[in-house]
Amino acid sequence: MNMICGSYYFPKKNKGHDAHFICAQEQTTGVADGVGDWAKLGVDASQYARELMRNSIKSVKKQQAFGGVDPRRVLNEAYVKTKCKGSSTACILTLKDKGVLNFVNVGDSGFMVLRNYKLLYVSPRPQHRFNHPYQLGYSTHFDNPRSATKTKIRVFPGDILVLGTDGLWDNMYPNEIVQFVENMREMKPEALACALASVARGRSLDKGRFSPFSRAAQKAGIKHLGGKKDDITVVVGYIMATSTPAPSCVGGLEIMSDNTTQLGLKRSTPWWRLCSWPCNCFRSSTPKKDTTRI
Ligand SMILES: [Mn+2]
Repeated sequence: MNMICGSYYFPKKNKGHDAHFICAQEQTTGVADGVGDWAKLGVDASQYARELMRNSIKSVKKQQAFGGVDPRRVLNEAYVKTKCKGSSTACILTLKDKGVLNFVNVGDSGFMVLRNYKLLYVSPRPQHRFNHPYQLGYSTHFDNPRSATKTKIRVFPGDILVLGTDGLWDNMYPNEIVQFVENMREMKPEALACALASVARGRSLDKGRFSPFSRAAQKAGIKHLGGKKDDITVVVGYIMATSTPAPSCVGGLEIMSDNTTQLGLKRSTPWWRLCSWPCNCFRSSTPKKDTTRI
C-alpha cells in the first residue's frame, strides 16, 4: 500500500507560524504550528515549529535507513534536539506496511480518514483550555511527547486522509470537509489540499457565520462570531494499492490501539459504513519528491 500526499499552506501574514513536511519515500508527513504568543516576547513564533519539523525529517530519514519509521520516536528525537526558544503543536503520521496508519499528536492539529466519502475517523485535538492547546516547548514548563495521543488505524486503498493545523479545523467542520472532498473527486492531492485550504481561508475571514472556533468560544463563555484568522496548513493523502493484492473485503473503522482514554480525552465519535471493493481509484500521478514548507 502506498500513501500519496500533497499539501498547501496559507500563512495568515508573511511566512506565518506553521511548518510541515512530506517524506514521500518514507510515507511520512508532519505538521507543526508555532504558538503565536511568543511574538509578544520578541521571539520569532515560527522558529520552534520549523526546527522541530527539520529535526523530524532528519529522524525520519535516519529511522528509514535503520528498519522503519516510528512516529513516536520521530517526535521524541525531534523534541530532544529542538533547543530554540518557543513552543509548538506537532503531529506526525506514517503509513506502515500492511496498511496501518500510525499517528502521534500533541495539540490541536488533527487528521481525519474518509472511506467511500464518509467520515471514518477524526482525531481528538487536546487542549488545556479554550485556545490553549497542548504544546511542545523548549523548557519543562511545556508538555512533552509523553502527553501525545498515539493512534493506529487500519486503512485500505481508496481511503483519503486530511491532515491539518487548527487553521483548518477551527474554520471547517469535519462533515463540511467530507462534503467538499466528495465534490472534488479525481483531484490530485495537492490540488485538493489547496482547494480545502482556500475554503478554510475564506471562512477564517468571514465575520458573520458560526464556525467550529466560534462555537468552542461560546462554550467557554467568550463572545466570538465568525471564523478564526490563522495560518492554514492542509495535507491530503490518498491511500493507493500497490502491486500487492488488495483485500477482497474492506471493513469499517479498526482502531488497533490508541491512548486517548488514558489521557482522559473523549474521542470524537466516528461513524462508518462498509466499503465495497473495488473502491474508487484515483488517477493521480505519484509525486516522488519530498515537500517541505519549513
Ligand atoms: Mn494555528
